[in-house]
Amino acid sequence: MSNGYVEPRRNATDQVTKNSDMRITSMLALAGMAALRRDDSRVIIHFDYDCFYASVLEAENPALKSLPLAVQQKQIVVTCNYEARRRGLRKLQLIREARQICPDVVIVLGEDLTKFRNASKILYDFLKGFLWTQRAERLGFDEVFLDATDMIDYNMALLNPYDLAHSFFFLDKQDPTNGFQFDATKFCGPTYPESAGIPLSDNTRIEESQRTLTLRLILGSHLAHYIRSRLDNECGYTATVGISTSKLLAKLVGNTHKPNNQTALIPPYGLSAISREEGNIHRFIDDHEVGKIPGIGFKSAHKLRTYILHREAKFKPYTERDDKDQVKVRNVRLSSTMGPSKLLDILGGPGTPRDIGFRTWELLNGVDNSEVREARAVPKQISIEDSYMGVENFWDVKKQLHLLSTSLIQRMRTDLIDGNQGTDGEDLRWMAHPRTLRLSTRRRSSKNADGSRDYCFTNGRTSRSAPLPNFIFNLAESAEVVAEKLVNDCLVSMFRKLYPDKSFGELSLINVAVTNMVESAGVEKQSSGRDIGKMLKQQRSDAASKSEKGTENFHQDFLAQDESFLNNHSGARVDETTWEESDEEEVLSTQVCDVCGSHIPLFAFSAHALYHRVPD
Ligand code: TTP
Ligand code: MG
Repeated sequence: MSNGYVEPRRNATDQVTKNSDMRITSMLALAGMAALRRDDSRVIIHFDYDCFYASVLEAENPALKSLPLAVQQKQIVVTCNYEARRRGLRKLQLIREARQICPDVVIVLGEDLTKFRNASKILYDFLKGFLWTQRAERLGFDEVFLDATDMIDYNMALLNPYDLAHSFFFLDKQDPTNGFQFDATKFCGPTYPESAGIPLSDNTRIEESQRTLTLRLILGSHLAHYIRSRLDNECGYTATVGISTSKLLAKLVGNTHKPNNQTALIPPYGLSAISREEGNIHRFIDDHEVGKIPGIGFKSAHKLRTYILHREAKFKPYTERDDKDQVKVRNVRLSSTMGPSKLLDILGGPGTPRDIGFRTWELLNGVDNSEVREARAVPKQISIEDSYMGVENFWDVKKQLHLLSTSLIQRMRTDLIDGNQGTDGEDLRWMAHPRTLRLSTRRRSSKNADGSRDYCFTNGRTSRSAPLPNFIFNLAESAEVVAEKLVNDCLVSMFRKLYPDKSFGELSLINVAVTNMVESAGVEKQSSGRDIGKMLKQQRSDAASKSEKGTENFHQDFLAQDESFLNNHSGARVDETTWEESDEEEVLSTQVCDVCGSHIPLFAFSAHALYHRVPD
């Protein structure tokens, strides 16, 4: 034992007999375990596209594929392709450093997110197209969960148990020729833990329930491989994929082999009734640092570290964690008296979900029964924002309002219009009409005497809403022209009402949103009805003709990453919202920067910190 850590428990039974302290620990842990219910009936596949922004640029210009390519936002490499990684570049590096390490690196500006957002939607539609249900959930731009349970159920029932090696996977119930052949005696691709083979026919070594689960996951691994191949061949994108029975496990296990690969988490999942060996879920999840578990947010991970290390960890959001500051899941899970109520003591407080103790306990035990949410045809709201070091005068505000409104209108045209934006003379139709326009701003916190700014944990936005004028739906004018009218006719007066005394200090954020979405009659909730091939083609030609513009902040497109993963799953605080929809959700999934007051998605905190450190 060191640093106050409790040594990992390898075998619960042995441990109970060793000393009385640990007996109590184990009994309480088991009491917590008893309340845990893990649903292993599903098969969930998680996709994370490889070096996503770089891949989008490569799809647009294939010549970039063989070159080291970095994507720049502010002064930071937000991602780079694997050729660049082979040469020592990495995500979240300063552009300056990247150039030193690899002088011939090709750097492309990636601040206009339009092409990344569009590619993300096209790929999402492509992946969703394989499913029989709409259980396809997008997380950020480059992650998708597919719930393939019903396809696996159907194919399990049709397997020939006497000849598993020559199986056929049916992709369509109506068309028995649509599918692929596969060998159901083994997993496709790597597994965790690594396995030479699964003794499916040896009943003495494997329980029946484990045998069925293994077979289901084998089918899932072949389906995942098939979809990955089609994604690569037809869309030109590779992905890193995880296969398991929950979103949490599928997402985490995928990281085991990257890029362009897949990993299945293989049974036994729980404690084996026959061998008494610890299951693979604990074995797998125990090795993760607590901050790496989706659903355990930045603040919660910090509190858990402080509790386990028995020392007040300084709140340093921008610094890399040293090894000695790392706390693994096993250190928390097996620490004395740990369980849901202890976790509630540690993590609870104003603003936290009531069930945070239980939900965190579930996550630490690899339990996540949250559903893969169904696809929606249109978002609930669209909001565009940017953060600033400080906007001080009215003319700059007006300029920013125009930039943001232009992006907003372009985004509305992409997301809310059915048809292919007028190509091939198609009819264009608004699938939904937002009814409300909202303007939100946030002031930068004032300077202390020493020049520093106080850390602000609150949202601090002030907002004003008004009815959305009808001219915003006018497609005869360009987005820039409509935006100008929106600024002059509506946003300027909304801004003046927000700050009637004319002094607004320094603004650190401006957000323009359309909300209160009313779907048009006949919009099919379940289907986008878009032609993927055509959209990819369209996207390439759009990308080729468009110039870089604007500085739309990426952060609102990366919602639901961390803390909100937990909140969404518990259903306690966020209802019916998806990754791109709600500012309230942003507040849950982001951290406020103490320098400029912006809300930054937790995963992008380091990038944002680098941005502040770089001299202008
Ligand atoms: P990631 O999935 O973290 O990275 P990636 O897909 O580029 O690389 P990997 O192969 O390791 O999965 O993020 C997805 C995209 O999000 C990434 O291409 C660029 C963007 N991004 C930001 O804009 N800001 C950030 O701070 C990070 C980390 C990513
Ligand atoms: Mg990725």
